Amino acid sequence: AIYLNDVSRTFGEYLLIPGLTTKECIPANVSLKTPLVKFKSGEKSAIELNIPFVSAIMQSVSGPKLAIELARNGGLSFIFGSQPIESQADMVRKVKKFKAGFVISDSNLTPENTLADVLELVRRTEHSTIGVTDDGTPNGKLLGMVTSRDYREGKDPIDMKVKDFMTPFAKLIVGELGMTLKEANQIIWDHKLNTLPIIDKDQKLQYFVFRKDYDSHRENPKELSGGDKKLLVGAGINTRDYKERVPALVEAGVDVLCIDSSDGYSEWQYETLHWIKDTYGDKVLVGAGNVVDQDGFNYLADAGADFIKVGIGGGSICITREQKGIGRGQATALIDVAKARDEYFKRHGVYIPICSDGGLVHDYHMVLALAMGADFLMMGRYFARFDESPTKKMKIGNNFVKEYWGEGSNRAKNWQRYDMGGNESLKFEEGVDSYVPYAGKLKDNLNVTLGKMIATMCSCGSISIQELQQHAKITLVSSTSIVEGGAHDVILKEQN
Ligand code: MZP
Repeated sequence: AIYLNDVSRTFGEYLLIPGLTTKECIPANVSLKTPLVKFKSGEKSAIELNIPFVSAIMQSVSGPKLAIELARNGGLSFIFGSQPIESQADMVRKVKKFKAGFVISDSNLTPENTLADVLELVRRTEHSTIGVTDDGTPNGKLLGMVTSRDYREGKDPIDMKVKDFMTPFAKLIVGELGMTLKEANQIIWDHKLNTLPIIDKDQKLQYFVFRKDYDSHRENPKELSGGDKKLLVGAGINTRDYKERVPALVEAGVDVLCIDSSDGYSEWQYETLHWIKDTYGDKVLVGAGNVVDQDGFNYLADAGADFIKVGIGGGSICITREQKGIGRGQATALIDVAKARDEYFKRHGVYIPICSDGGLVHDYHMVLALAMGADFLMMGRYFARFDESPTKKMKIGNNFVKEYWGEGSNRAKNWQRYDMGGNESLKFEEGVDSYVPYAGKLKDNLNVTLGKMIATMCSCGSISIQELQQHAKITLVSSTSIVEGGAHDVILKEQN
């Protein structure tokens, strides 16, 4: 046997040491942009995320509702693959159909058109929201927004005129035409709004400013009006039915795939990657994993993976280490694989992003994982707690919880993820069926998490993930100093 010299460690055993915080290093200047797929030196990744979060390829996490909400907030979901091909492709289609912004109608709608007319347009163009202008052209004044929900809740579509139902958005109006985008953005943050409608002196809506668009359109807020961006979505695949599943997902408009396996260092993954690249070239992007050391990374990198996931046995619902005795402390695995990624970049001039998958518990673990070299993070438990996850919300005792089960549990029946080339059934469980505390809306929780992450980055003197990876100072902590890090030697008042 070969013995590794380092001890398997995890995030809770490390802390960050502050670096110099310059005056530029303030939250407003921090960017969490990160590459999702590989790129050549000097080029940009074909997909960049605005926040370094992806949701786990799990039945109890990544359905279309969560995927839409996470993508709207700058991240990405991988729709779970442990379901029939057609239903997975349908979920992908649902996300791709959802339009984050709005379109200004170019179909000659005027305020005199009825809701029925507008709805017909919503249906025909498959947009969930339509902006209506006063002269029916994209250059006309925007009078209001119509959503398909308006119709469902609408009273009598025949009698209602466009001008009668444009009010719900108007209530949000807080801006005035002529303000700078910077001022508008400040209002968005202060009022915790997603969207800021800008009105003219006659209270007519002119255009919207989207919070997430602010960075990319600093100079030209007008470009924001009519913004109609399609949301990004990923999907999990396996090494068995990929020749049927991949074409269906590609047809549905998926942006990126990921081979989902608890142990990705295998010839099956090699073959799957080769088939995808031989068939589609770089038109189809596909990640692979999971691995926990440099050998695993190099193998999948050579096979053509566009990103590589790191982590075996660290997931909150995972009992793989107990069942099979394989795995590695997540921090140690990540540090090791990040080294391989950097050496690969030096050797080949190709940067292959790595994803830290599973085991992130506290928000500061996320910053640590990024500092240790992760380009983005995959989380299951974190997202399972939110309204948007696909599972039931229940009350147990006095507490609300949501169900959360592993892909290796009997409940998920995802034998492909644990496939070792035998017959098609789960021989033993590698995951549990559990509850997680219900936490409310994704957006509210995400804002708190990102706020904390950004504050930590500022303390470390870094305004980007790349800077954090290069300059972070990380220290191991003793178990006694972990005690020192919590409240200690005081009598805590009761928290109600
Ligand atoms: P966590 O964020 O809940 O700690 O971990 C989520 C990750 O655990 C998933 O992305 C996946 O890699 C892994 N997972 C999913 N199901 C199982 C299982 O049943 C599992 N063992 O380990």
